[in-house]
Amino acid sequence: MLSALIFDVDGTLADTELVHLEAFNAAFAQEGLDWVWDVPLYTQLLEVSGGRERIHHYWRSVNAEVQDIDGTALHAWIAHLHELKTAHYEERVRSGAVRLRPGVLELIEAARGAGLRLAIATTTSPVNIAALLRAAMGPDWQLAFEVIEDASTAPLKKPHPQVYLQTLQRLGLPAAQALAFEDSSNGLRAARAAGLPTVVTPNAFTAHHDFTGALRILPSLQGVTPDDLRAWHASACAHAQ
Ligand code: XBP
Ligand code: MG
Repeated sequence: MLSALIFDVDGTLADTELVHLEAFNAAFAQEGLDWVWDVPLYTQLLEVSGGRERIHHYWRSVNAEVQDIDGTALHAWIAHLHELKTAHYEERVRSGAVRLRPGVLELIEAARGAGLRLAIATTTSPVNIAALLRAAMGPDWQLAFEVIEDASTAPLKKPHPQVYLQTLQRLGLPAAQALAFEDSSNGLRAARAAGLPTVVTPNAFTAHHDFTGALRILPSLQGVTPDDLRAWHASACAHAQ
C-alpha cells in the first residue's frame, strides 16, 4: 500500500539550478576569484551532488598540479565560499526568483487530502528549502512535510542512499510503501538504492541523464493525481513480486 511521497527539492519541486549557478558565480566574484561557471560547465558539474562537494571538485580540476595542500584550510575556505553562495541563493529565492514546477503544489495538496504522508529528501542546505517553500507555500509550509532530511542531517550525498534511508527510518516505513520523486540520475540512483520506486521529472539540466530503473519518466507532475500514483505504485509492487 502506498503511504508516503518523498520529494527531492532542486530540479524536482522547482527549477532552481540556474539560480544556484548565479549564486555560485556571485560568491566567486565576492571572494575575488576569476571563476565564472557557464551553463554547459555547470551542467557537467551537477554530476557532483552538493554545493561544497561541487566547489571542491572544481577547485581540484583547476589546481590539478597542487599536491601538498593543507586539507583543513582548504575545507574551511570552501565552507566559507559555500556560505556566501547560500546567502546569495537565499536572497534571490526570497525575492521570488523561483516558482514551483507545474503540478507540484496541486499534487502536494491533493496528496495531503488523500491521506498520503509527505517528506523531503534533498542534498541541499536547510535554509534553501525554507526560502523556496516559504515563498511558494507560505509561512506554514513545514506543516505539509512530516520528515525533512537534508545536507545538515545526511552528509553522504546522492547517489548515496543515506538521505532516503534516513527519511524512511524517520517515517517508520519500508521502501515498498513509499514513492520518490526525482529529476536527476544521481537522485534516481539514491532512491533506487534505498529500494524506492521513483517517478522522474527531468529538466533542462538533466534531460540527457540515464533514467534506467525509473517507475515513470514524465515531463512534469502536471495533471498527476494520487490515484495515478497509487496505480503506478501497485504496478511496481506487482512487478517486484
Ligand atoms: C541538488 C544539489 C545541490 C544544489 C545546490 O541535488 O546537488 O547541491 O545544486 O545546493 P538534489 P547546495 O536535487 O539531488 O538534492 O549548494 O546547498 O548544496
Ligand atoms: Mg534534484
